[in-house]
Amino acid sequence: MNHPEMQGLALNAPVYVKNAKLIAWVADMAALCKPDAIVWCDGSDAEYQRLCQKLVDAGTFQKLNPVTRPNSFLALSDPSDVARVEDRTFICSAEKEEAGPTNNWIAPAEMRATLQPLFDGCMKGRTMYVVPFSMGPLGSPIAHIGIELSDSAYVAVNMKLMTRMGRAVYDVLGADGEFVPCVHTVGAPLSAGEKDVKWPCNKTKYIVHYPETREIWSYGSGYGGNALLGKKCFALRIASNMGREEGWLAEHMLILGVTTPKGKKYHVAAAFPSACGKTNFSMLVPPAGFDGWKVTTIGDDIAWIKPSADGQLRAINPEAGYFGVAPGTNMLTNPNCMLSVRSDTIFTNVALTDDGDVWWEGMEQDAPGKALPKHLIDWQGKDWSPEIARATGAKAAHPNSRFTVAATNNPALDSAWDDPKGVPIDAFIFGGRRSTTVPLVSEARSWVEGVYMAATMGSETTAAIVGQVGVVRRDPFAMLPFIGYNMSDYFQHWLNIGEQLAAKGAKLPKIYTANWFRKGADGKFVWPGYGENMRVLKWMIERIEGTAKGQDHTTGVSPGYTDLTWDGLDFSAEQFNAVISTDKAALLKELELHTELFTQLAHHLPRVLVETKAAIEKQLAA
Ligand code: SAT
Ligand code: MN
Repeated sequence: MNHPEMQGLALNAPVYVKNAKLIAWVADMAALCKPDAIVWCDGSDAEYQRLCQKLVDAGTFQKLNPVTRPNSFLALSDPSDVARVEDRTFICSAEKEEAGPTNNWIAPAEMRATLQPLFDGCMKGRTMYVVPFSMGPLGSPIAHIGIELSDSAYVAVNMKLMTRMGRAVYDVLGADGEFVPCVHTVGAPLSAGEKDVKWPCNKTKYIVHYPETREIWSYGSGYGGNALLGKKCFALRIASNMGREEGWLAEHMLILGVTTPKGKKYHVAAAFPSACGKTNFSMLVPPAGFDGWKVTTIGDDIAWIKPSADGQLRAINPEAGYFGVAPGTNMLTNPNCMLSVRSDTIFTNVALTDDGDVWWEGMEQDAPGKALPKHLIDWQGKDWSPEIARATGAKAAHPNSRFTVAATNNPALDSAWDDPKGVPIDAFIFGGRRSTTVPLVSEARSWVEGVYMAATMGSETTAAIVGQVGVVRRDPFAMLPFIGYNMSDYFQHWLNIGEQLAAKGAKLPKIYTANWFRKGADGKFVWPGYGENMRVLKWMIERIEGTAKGQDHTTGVSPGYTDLTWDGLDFSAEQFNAVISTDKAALLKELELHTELFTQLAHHLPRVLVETKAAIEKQLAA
């Protein structure tokens, strides 16, 4: 095909690409973005190695020590491009009301008019990579296909690890299959002879979603969820729209399998905001005293969940890799993760050791008396030493530094992780990062009460977002930055799913809230977390089995001290009280925040949620 405006640039679509709509779209985008060349990625290992070498040659990647960290690379980003940019993220639905009060909205025509000149010639001097990917097992009835056009080789190699990326996608797509078009540019065209920088990006950033036409346009950032468009943009913001129309759920949830000592297997999906330990929880190693319990990973960040004909909720992980937070990870906090990233890993914004390996804050905290490295190159390429850190507070690794690694590297990978049918969900967990008020664990007494708890959840913000860290904000379902339509309609969607399952006579999954992050008067975390979260998980499973006791309180059912197993952990009833108790004054204050949220979301807010709140208030007043 020859596009009139492609000015001699050959499209070179491989013969196995048969989808005319796709070929026409690539031609259109090439005509607009004006790259120097187009490369159709086939997802092969040879291609991955070639692109990694290209990134090494460009200075974007440093090859790590092939003995201690085989086939692995370190990228240091521009210091201005280190996290998701929520204030530059837009849901451009036809009507503002459709995006709702929690999303940035600009009318589609206006946004298109803004982006058109920005994208015109944005890839000059660069290569446009055509990256075909499947979100979910290839050909699964729950999976969907996307094609990302990007002028970043860093994006292409990350997509190879994070998704089912490559030629096989075209076989599923066929001549007339559907795909979500995703265009990404770092927004840094090169003029003839201009030398590139190591991490090209632009001060101006736009992360744009058009829900009606299911398109994603991303401008100006090369980092994480801003640029790897399969992740938050497609698998959450666009997919939540698809799920709403088609009767399924796209959620910010890890999926894990728990096998009991009796060999019975359960599946749990858990929502937590970004950088609140989802990867750790999904790879949990049960502590001593939990012989026979096994936890396996299906996914660490996103779940697509569809009701089956018999009323079971079945979940797949749309992703095929982990883009996880590095700092704090060590052989104690997450051994499976440390083993996963031993090789074949891309690290971004961690520190470099003098022998060509990686380091981040907390890596040394898995054994008493372990020394800090004497010297490092920090994430900004500067010298770092314990002395410098003490004097200036400089972090060697950025708090939002990440590893990208394929799921197949995970020693705890569940055998069904790639099963096209997905796994049946027995329980949902909604978690936040709260130093006060919210108990370690609580079970909802009904689907509606669970939806209420999830809808009103709050969390302290983390380094995963550009902006202030540690501020409590409402983060309903851990979806605040990821819901692609009106939040109130999303609550209603959850209520509808519950009703539909109940109408089929199905046993609904239980709903829990969890908070690993309560702090004591000394400002330190009281709950040990990590593997010790198994104690909470075991209680949940035993609640499903009907064997564990709990105590009713205003907002649900929580375990008493003796309802949890304490073998192998020195944790007093007093300490337990500090993480499980909620006093009336704190609850009343919390409810004021619920009121604030409900006022913001008043339009279309399901009545039953308002009634649930009123019932809680009545109980508290009694
Ligand atoms: O940058 S990402 O959006 O991929 C990570 C996160 O915020 O969870
Ligand atoms: Mn996430």
